[in-house]
Amino acid sequence: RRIKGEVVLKDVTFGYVPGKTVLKRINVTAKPGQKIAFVGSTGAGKTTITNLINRFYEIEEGEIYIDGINIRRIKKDSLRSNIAMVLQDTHLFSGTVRENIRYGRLDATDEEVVAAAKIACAHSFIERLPEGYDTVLEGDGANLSQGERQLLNIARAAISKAPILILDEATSSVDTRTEKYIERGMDRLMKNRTTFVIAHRLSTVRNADLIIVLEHGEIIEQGTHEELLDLGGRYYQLYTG
Ligand code: TTP
Ligand code: MG
Repeated sequence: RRIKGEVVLKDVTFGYVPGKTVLKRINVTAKPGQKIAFVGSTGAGKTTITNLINRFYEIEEGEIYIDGINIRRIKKDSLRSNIAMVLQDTHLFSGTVRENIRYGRLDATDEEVVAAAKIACAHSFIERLPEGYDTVLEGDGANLSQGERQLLNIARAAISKAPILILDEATSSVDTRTEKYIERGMDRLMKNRTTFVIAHRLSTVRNADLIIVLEHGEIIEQGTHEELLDLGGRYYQLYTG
């Protein structure tokens, strides 16, 4: 079985406002199932790249292809079902915990919801909620902590069958103990999916197939963790801090 999820960015140049280029001629090829990490200082353009893969914005120059199809020609809802994401800012709607985890997978059984919550280390806090999985979340999950909201988003990604996964500071609000605990779940989440991971903690990107270092919207270095350390450049500086 050939797994899907090839993502190609070809000479992508982009800015949010005219005259201010945020990304310059970005070329990236992610083969199905690969883990690609973006690192670089604040404002380098990491989140912007994932915004474009998600087609939250239209690209001015260059193209993005998913499994060989230009994303300009992929319908928005088809794109949504092909990309799962866990972002720093969580997205929850007013509905039950179960509905929030299930999200696009309306066919998912209650057992699958619980299994996904367990992968995300969310099961135990959900069980402590007044109505468990039937607890109604206020708009954007105001009755949960920021870390708990992220765990629900991770559970949602776990239940999704999308071949592409975007993790942008996916565990930034989770305490270090839970983060350690959730590592195996994150590995399961990424298994057989093309994953784009952004994390300030470089320990979470070191096992990526390819690490791309961005600075001021340009790719300045790329390679594996070992290759980039040998290079002794920007990544080495970031890593040895
Ligand atoms: P980002 O792509 O958000 O930079 P980043 O993700 O690398 O930074 P961080 O590590 O802090 O998350 O921003 C790149 C530039 O684009 C920056 O100058 C801010 C600008 N920008 C906007 O103007 N509008 C937006 O919606 C976003 C996301 C960024
Ligand atoms: Mg960012």
